[in-house]
Amino acid sequence: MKQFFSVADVVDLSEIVDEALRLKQAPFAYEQLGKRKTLGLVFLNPSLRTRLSTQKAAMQLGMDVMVMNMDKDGWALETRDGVAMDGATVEHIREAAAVMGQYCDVLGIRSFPKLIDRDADYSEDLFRKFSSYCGVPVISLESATRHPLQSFADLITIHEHWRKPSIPKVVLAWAPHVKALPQAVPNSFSEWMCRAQAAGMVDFTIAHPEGYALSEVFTQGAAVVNSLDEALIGADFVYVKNWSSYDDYGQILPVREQWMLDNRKLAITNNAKVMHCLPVRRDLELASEVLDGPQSLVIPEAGNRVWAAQAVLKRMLGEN
Ligand code: SN0
Repeated sequence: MKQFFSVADVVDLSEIVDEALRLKQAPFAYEQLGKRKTLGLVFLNPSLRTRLSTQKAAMQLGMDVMVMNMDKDGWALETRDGVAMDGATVEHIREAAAVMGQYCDVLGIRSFPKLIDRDADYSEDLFRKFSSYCGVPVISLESATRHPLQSFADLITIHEHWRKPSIPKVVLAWAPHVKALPQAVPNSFSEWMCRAQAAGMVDFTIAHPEGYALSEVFTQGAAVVNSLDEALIGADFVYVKNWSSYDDYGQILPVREQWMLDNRKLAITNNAKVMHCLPVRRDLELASEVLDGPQSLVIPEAGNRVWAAQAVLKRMLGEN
């Protein structure tokens, strides 16, 4: 594997999920594979789970890890070509990425969208430039439009917690927030779930208020409804996440109905397990009674980030 940017970089979903679960059973089975290899993790935005789980995964494969907080410790990066750098940017991504590629065997990069210019964000300019200039395999640690390590961990979590012969109903449920958040997590979750649905692994529904439709690129085959209560009927997994509008790009639109999942709404479901990528704002996005209740999977879900990262790194180190 030379790149992990989207679900399209995975050949066989069930195979990679099984591989992650095998690594969970035997974390050190490949501790020699990454010996004397270096992973560089480059952050242009904050991170807790991605940073720690990817480091842990790399360490269990025997790798050394270097972390670069580009937003705090690095030079201000220029990404445009053909401009005289006479302003605030100090170093061009052409040199910065190429230099990091000299020091690392695999690189990961996190860069959120700016949520101002939709075409610019959705072009994935920064991730693409970084990948092409660094010259080594690159893992997305959340780009402008996707968060594949999160979605992979989510699929592992659903697979792990579904032990019935039937196909589980998975609902991606929009939640309220006070800040405009990226569409990366829901886009990516939807893209992975649509692929899982096509493989007969899940039955996938998206619920969001009017004006919050995701780009259709990510939702092929998903059922989409504008009522949370309707979507929750028969749900086995509810994946809670806020996102800002795609159509009215980056905006927070007025929403009248109650969209925060609480125990009363959870009672509509088929005793559903509740997921969230975290960080979560309690009693704004998701009721604490749900987060603290027996149906919450948020902590084991975050735990599975290690096995997702480890399965990806293992492939980048040359196995498959
Ligand atoms: C990010 C997002 O893409 O939604 C990262 C999720 C893994 N979340 C936030 O930026 C939350 C910020 C906040 O103020 O709650």
